[in-house]
Amino acid sequence: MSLGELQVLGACPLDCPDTCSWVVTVRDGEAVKMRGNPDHPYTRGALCVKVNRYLEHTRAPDRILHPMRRVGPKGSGRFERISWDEALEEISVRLRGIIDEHGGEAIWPYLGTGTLGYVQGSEGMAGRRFWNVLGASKHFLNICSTAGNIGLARTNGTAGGMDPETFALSKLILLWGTNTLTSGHHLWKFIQEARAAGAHVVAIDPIRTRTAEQADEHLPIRPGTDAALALGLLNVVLSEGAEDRDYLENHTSGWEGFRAEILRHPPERVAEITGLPESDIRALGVRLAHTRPTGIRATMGIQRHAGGGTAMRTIAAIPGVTGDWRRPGGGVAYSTTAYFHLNIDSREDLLAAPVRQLTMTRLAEGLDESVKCLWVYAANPMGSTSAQERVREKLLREDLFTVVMEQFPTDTVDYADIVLPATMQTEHTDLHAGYGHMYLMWNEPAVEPPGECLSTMETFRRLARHMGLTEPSLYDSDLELAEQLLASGHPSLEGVTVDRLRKEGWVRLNVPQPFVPFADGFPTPSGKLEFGPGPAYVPSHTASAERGPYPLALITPASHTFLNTTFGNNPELLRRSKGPLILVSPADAAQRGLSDGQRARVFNDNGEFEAVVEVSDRVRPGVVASTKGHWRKLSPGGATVNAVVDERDADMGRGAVYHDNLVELSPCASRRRT
Ligand SMILES: Nc1nc2c(c(=O)[nH]1)N[C@H]1C(S)=C(S)[C@@H](COP(=O)(O)OP(=O)(O)OC[C@H]3O[C@@H](n4cnc5c(=O)[nH]c(N)nc54)[C@H](O)[C@@H]3O)O[C@H]1N2
Ligand SMILES: Nc1nc2c(c(=O)[nH]1)N[C@H]1C(S)=C(S)[C@@H](COP(=O)(O)OP(=O)(O)OC[C@H]3O[C@@H](n4cnc5c(=O)[nH]c(N)nc54)[C@H](O)[C@@H]3O)O[C@H]1N2
Ligand code: SF4
Ligand SMILES: [Mo]
Repeated sequence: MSLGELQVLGACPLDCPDTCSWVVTVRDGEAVKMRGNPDHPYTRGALCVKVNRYLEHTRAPDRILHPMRRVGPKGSGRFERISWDEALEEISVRLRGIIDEHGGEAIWPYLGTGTLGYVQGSEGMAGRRFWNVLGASKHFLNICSTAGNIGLARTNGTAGGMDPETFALSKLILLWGTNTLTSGHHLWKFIQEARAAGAHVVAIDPIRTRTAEQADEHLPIRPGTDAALALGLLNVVLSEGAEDRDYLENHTSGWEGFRAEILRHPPERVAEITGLPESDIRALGVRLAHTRPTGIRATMGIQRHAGGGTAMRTIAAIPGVTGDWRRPGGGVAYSTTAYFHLNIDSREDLLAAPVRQLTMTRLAEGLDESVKCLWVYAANPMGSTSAQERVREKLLREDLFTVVMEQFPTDTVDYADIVLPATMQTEHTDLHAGYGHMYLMWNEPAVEPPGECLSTMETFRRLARHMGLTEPSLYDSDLELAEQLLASGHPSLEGVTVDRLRKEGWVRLNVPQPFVPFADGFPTPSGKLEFGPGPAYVPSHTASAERGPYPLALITPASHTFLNTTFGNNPELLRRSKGPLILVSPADAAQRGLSDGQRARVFNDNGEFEAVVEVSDRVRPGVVASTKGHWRKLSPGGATVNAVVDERDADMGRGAVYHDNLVELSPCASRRRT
């Protein structure tokens, strides 16, 4: 180690279940190397194809380094550099004017998932104290996982399930609506451990993803019919007499009604609904009946559908019937967030009067005349949100004052009136929790911010000071905020302090290992797993709607090379994405005169985007698939997948329906590859 060389421990801030521990080598004040922490039990020394480029990204030539004011028309992306003082002054005057004339509720603080940090980002609702002092509208951050959270909580009382590390102990693993090798690959090592001990791995996904390719078996289910499959599998479990009667009697409620629902779903009926061969359903049902423990990894794919919350709820019932919730390696793993009992104190008492809530997944609808300021931070709604064209029209409103805190000139930045330069993870302090593991993570800044970039909380502190706000808690430092977060008094955090985290980098929650969450009952009102009431299967839009002029079901999951729209501007990752691509089955391609490598228009009544056709049997006829993450201004045709996604709600939590839309395809006039 040379003089002046340091190893700084940090955590990946991105919206990914793995929340990796990283080690940054800093030489003479510059970050020269970043690697996955070999000592962290979940990271195990590896980052991923995206974050391997994180340091390169922090130094990218298009990084925003200074505050800017719009000079061109909205949407033009033309700005002039201004000082922080000018920016804070202009913002203060505009916010005061809006509050005086229209009230604080005319401000929409639109916080996204660019960082999940508890101090600087979405998990701790960063900035909420400031917004409460101003009386701004609340923001319902439901874009990602709310439908599934609610669905699971209806059954189990919480969305927290298995500790993903216990998959190493499973004997049958169902990867259900999850693309592990793309969207959180660190779980794979635990799956491989289970396999080495004889486990059988089944992927249930309409697409033959890279994960499905690596599984022992793949069931290419018709989108949005998973709850029916769950009922069909349980039907076989009952035929085999393999239900755990003792568990059902002592730890569940509503079994009689749910049993009747299961009996209405024999494999032959479920085969019709799901488009899967009856023999495959029976075979998997028999395997499920006789393999203890069965671990089900079901992440966010399924709940991005009209019936997605219900589907997660019904899948959560499976280990209630087999009794697998008793066993390490048995159960369902969705998200571990619920286990981190941090003290998120956004100080509701600072609100002078109750305020309305605006919904993240309903940006186009919500941005009506009553909203005069849209404040976007750690979010890129022009790329990530449904009804892209309608959102764009709203962002063009001359009477809307739009502030964007950003690291990069995203598609959303183009519509800003004021742009504020934001730090990246190596440049600020934060506290994180994995949503796919059980560790609290510390992120120590490794380097000074470049240019005039400021962290989220430092920006709010400076703005509060500029506006003359007197509430003392607005000025708490990042370390004070972290201490407050840890001070919940919950037993799982006993002995976890900021000092210890700064020293060790990460700490596992105080829970037994292996962790069997529902060994002593469920956090429901009855203390039992609740099978009912309510429907067990709600078909998706694409499974139930008239096909009409748009006969193809479009799925738009995670891209391997981007993280949401983050990295969409990294030239190497963009090149490796080979996209925007759209997977089309040979039959559907032939019917439309589309050939491999040709550019197609993908369209419906919401709008259209262009993509290069990949003719492939990785999707079943009637289904097409693209990915999220591309930038509009870097895409041919200047629009992306969300141009065709409806602003329509899932069945629970007003979740978005990214995988549940109908489209048609036609060849583009030009045959040029992008
Ligand atoms: N590389 C990469 N990693 C990421 C992300 C990224 O953008 N890129 N995004 C991050 C974020 S924000 C999140 S929330 C997670 C999301 O990652 P996941 O939880 O994996 O969710 P999705 O990618 O939306 O969908 C997962 C799988 O569900 C399948 N699917 C879609 N509809 C259905 C259905 O009806 N039934 C079944 N059985 N399967 C279906 C899709 O084909 C896809 O393969 O990943 C995180 N990790
Ligand atoms: N079609 C389709 N669309 C989807 C999905 C899908 O499956 N299909 N998935 C949805 C899901 S799961 C999610 S979570 C959403 C994500 O949607 P968003 O929350 O909009 O997330 P990103 O698109 O990653 O944009 C985050 C932005 O935050 C910026 N950022 C990162 N860190 C910081 C910071 O510390 N400070 C500030 N000020 N900015 C920062 C990044 O540069 C980036 O531009 O997208 C959704 N969109
Ligand atoms: S995106 Fe996920 S896999 Fe990649 S470094 Fe971050 S936490 Fe790890
Ligand atoms: Mo997400």
